[in-house]
Amino acid sequence: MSEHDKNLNVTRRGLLGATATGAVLAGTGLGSTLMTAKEASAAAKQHLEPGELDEYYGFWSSGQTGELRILGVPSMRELMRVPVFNRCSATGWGQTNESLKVLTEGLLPETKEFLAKRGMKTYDNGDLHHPHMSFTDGTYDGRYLFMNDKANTRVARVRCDVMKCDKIIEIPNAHDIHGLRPQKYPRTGYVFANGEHEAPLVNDGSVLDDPSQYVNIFTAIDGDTMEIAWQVIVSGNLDNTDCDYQGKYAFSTSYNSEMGMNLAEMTESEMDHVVVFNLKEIEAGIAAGDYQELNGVKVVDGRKESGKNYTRYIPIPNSPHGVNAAPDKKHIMINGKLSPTVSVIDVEKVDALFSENADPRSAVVAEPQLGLGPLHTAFDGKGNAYTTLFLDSQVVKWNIDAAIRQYAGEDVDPIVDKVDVHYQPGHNSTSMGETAEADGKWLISMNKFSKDRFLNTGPLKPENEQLIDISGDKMKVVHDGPTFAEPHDSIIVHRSKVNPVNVWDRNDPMWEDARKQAEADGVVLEDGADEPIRDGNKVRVYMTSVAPTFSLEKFTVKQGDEVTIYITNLDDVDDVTHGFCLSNFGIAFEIAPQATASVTFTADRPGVHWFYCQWFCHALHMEMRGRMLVEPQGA
Ligand code: CUK
Ligand code: CUA
Repeated sequence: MSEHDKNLNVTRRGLLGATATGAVLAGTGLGSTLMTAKEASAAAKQHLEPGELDEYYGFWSSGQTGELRILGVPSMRELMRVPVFNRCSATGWGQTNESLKVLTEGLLPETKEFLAKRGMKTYDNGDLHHPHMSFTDGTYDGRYLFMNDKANTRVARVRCDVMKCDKIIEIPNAHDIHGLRPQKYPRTGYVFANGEHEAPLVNDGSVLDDPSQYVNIFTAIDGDTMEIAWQVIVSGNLDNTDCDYQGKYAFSTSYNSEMGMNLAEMTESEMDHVVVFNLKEIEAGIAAGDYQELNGVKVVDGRKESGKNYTRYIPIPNSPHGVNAAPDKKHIMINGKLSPTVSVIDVEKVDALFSENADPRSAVVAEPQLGLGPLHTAFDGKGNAYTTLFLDSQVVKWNIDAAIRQYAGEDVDPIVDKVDVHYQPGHNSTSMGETAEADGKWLISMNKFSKDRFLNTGPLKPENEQLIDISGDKMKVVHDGPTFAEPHDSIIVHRSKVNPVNVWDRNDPMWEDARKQAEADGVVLEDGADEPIRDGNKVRVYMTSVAPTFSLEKFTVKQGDEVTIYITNLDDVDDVTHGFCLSNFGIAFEIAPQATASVTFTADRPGVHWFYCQWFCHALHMEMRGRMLVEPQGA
């Protein structure tokens, strides 16, 4: 259960206290699962024959599992898991030298020291909420995916050409990165990241239980270099974020404008706020030297009382959560959570907040009452918005223009349709819906509870992601998709935007260190070496693989040697991945076609140890094995 669920279920507010329980207990009715003939024909669109390819890539978070997942949409078939903040047994992520480099090089020095004392090189858990693709000109460009780690304050990047993580950085000064979005225009550009939890700016123990000295930090990362561009100190905490289509502003919600430390304090005010960040003003402030440098990062003061033009605070009713920019390039939706409303901000009215110090609420052009617990909103590109109602277990479709007219006093109902989802939806996403190319075909409702929807798996149950056909006036739920912990968020990207390679390029930077070491050893990675190369008690073994053999059937080292094994997969054929598993040493990793991967360990067990290929690659896959002979110490 995420923090939202807990907040919502135990809130002291009478309104939601009652409905939360009601909503949790309801939603067991099976009536809504019966399919009409009309629904069945919508489902037919969703069904793919064996061998048929999906029209969309879905990129999924996995919450506390720490990985990125790739699904096919509309079939909802899981295609791949990309380890990022987790340790992966299959691929060796978190064990190979190549992955450890990615996982360690961006950690802060004090974190490395802290982990080393615990015998760790890096964290082996993460909490990945928000995967988002890089943009050019307001739409996906297929270069990178960026994602946050709330658990250990990190931001990662996945290369879309090989679908592997190539950068992970820890964000200094901030605490527990939650909301994350890439800049939409002119390109990414910046990746915006919210520190959710309050702490003293210098968190060295000199300030402890004095929340008046706590702050929150908004971070802009350079998506090309994965270095931190700048940070902003804000008033209140930071939850979700998104940015406009003009490249001018970013918006972050705060559910704790009160700076409360407990639930009663955090939910005290009727109004919280969304912070608007003025990118040009912040860049100008930094150029003018109006910053303090903290942990090597330029930090500007954007707190309410700072009197600067870096930020504005727009009051929003009660603990807002999601932020979503509409594909009309004009409207930003702030989802009310404890308020049954979504506040619509017109980006064109935001200029006046900075130039004329206009009333911050003057940028709000609609605030429709949609239902209980609005968390996130998605779009169809036809003027409609789709908001998840956590407490009502529904998705509501509403018309943006009608909501604006209603706010202006016209007697019009913006709600077009509501559909039951099962149960308690958090994020939702539509096909291409967070880009200017929203196409209005599919909606995924990512539901936190599945309860009775699947065979019982014991006390721990999967979440349920439902696919909804939004091509007509009425929404139609066409598929239940159980998933393991915990997909917060997803994006649905047309397959024309994503073009991964089939085999690695031998010059890929991923194994740059291996290439350099081989060169120093006078070895060509693609040839391997017949004998281990000894350098004191450091031993390097260079092997190649071609199905169904490794180039070495055996190699000999001494007990206590620090051994590095480099394997280059010479197979140049789609999908011929090999593995290297060294039995009883806890070592296993993948080597995809034309890749090099390596691992370093101490050969502290004398005797005969088999290594084998654990990725089924050939009719003689079982025979793809060899021996590591470890001479006992003193022999
Ligand atoms: S948050 Cu999870 S349901 Cu972390 Cu994007 Cu709203
Ligand atoms: Cu190579 Cu199995």
